[in-house]
Amino acid sequence: MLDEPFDRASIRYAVSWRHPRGALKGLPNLRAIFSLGAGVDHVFVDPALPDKPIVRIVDPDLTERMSEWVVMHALVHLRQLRRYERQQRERVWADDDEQPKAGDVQVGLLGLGVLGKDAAAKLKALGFKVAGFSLTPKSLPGIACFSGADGLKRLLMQTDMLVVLLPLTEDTRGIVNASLLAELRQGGPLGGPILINAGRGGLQVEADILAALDSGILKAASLDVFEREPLPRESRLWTHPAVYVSPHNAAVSSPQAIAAFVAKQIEAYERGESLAHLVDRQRGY
Ligand code: NDP
Ligand code: OXD
Repeated sequence: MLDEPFDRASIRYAVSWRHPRGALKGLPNLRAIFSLGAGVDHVFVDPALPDKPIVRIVDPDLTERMSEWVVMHALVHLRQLRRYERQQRERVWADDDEQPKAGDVQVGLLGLGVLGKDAAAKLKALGFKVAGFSLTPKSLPGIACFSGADGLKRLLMQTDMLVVLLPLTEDTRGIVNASLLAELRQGGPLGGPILINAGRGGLQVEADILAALDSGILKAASLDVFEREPLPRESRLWTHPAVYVSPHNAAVSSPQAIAAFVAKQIEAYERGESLAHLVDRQRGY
């Protein structure tokens, strides 16, 4: 669309998903930029980003889909789905292991924002023990909340299942690396820690995840996001027996829900009301 001629002065709102760098400059009447996702790292990569308010998607449609994905993977690992699929393929009737229950498992969430809080509440409702980590201190009913470097260490040392729902910022890039994985609780009810990441691929160091899986520091992983997307065909993550891969679709909102969200905000802004779900440029999310 951007290579078609258009009247630059007529553009008052931009709606972006990975827009080409520089595409939003030289729009004299631009009032606001909407990210088509909850994440805004794709907006900030533009060095010529106009200094206008940035709004991100916060919508129950997206939030509920994300929690579905997180809960599904928490249960997949708890109930050893891969093992029983293999046994079914091989017609093996074997139930010789003790089955831990959700209440035996400590989940640690990195990110207690809109998505992290909803996932935390739903995991809690299933009986998991839930703790979470955020930039600023929080207090949430029934959820042990941590912040700061020391808080992160304390959360990791008790975590059996690490769920990552952080935004990608300068501070969080590469946070899921060898040293973080080494701090997770070893052993535990699942026989080792599990990693579940639906935040952003840039949060994780995939070579470190593979090394941790190979050495047994990590028992298994569910990854929806990757350093490079689409995940390159040669990546070992595709075939690793302890890894679930999904194509960055943990929470793809319906176009109807997103269009309604953006339209409602523009109408309100045009009436002189404030925009909701503004991004903090300083923090980068
Ligand atoms: P929010 O902005 O609501 O929450 C972000 C959370 O991360 C907050 O709790 C925040 O802390 C915390 N945080 C940010 N930086 C740090 C840091 N340096 N250290 C510790 N905690 C930090 O975002 P959402 O919950 O709406 O979304 C989270 C991310 O999920 C998005 O940015 C996006 O990347 C990803 N996403 C992925 C999708 C997918 O399909 N895979 C779909 C939608 C989103 P505080 O509460 O103190 O601000
Ligand atoms: C988002 C996403 O940020 O889909 O909304 O990744």
